[in-house]
Amino acid sequence: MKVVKLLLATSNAKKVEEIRKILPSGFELLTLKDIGFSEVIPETTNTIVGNSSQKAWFVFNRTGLNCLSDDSGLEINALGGRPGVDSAHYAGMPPDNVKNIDLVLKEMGELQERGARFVTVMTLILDGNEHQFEGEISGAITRSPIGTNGFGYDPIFVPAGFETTFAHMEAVDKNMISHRAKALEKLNEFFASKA
Ligand code: ITT
Repeated sequence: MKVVKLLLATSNAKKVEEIRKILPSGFELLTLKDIGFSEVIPETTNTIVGNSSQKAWFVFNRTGLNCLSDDSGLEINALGGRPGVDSAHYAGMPPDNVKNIDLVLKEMGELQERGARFVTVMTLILDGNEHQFEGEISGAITRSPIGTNGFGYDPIFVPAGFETTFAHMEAVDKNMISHRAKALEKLNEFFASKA
């Protein structure tokens, strides 16, 4: 496979770090910071699929570079799928992970039904054409935060089949099974099939 050069259309440094660790060599990844891009990227659709597409096209239209966006969210069964598309700013603006987690735990209270899933939709704009790749992982919400690794809701999410939270696992373990890893596996297969 020849080297694939992609601009990551995200302002979240933790996502960049995970994507870099997950993708195999063969990808050359640029960040918005690398190219001095500082515009606010709109996220005004009501869905993860829509926001993912919107972010990728916005950056592609501004730069003309092949790019990849990541829109993700935590969908909790007992909360009717919330925080979902509002995951980043669930407790209001500006986005605050600690406040988001506190609000989720308050809303969940002592509910027995604690099922949830993380979803990622990645949008690739390649030579002006859109391709989307989805990944998800199911699990359960804890009663209090555990661990300090990762980001976002990682301290309260235990992936199915595991005993502890994403934030209490090593990054390498999260990155083998996560929603983001699954979406990137599809992206990787897409490029491998073109080679
Ligand atoms: P960009 O839009 O710039 O990519 P963002 O942080 O605003 O960055 P999203 O709109 O996709 O990204 O928001 C998703 C939120 O969901 C994110 O801020 C986290 O709070 C949470 N999230 C996403 N992936 C996560 C993960 O792997 N672990 C824990 N929380 C995650």
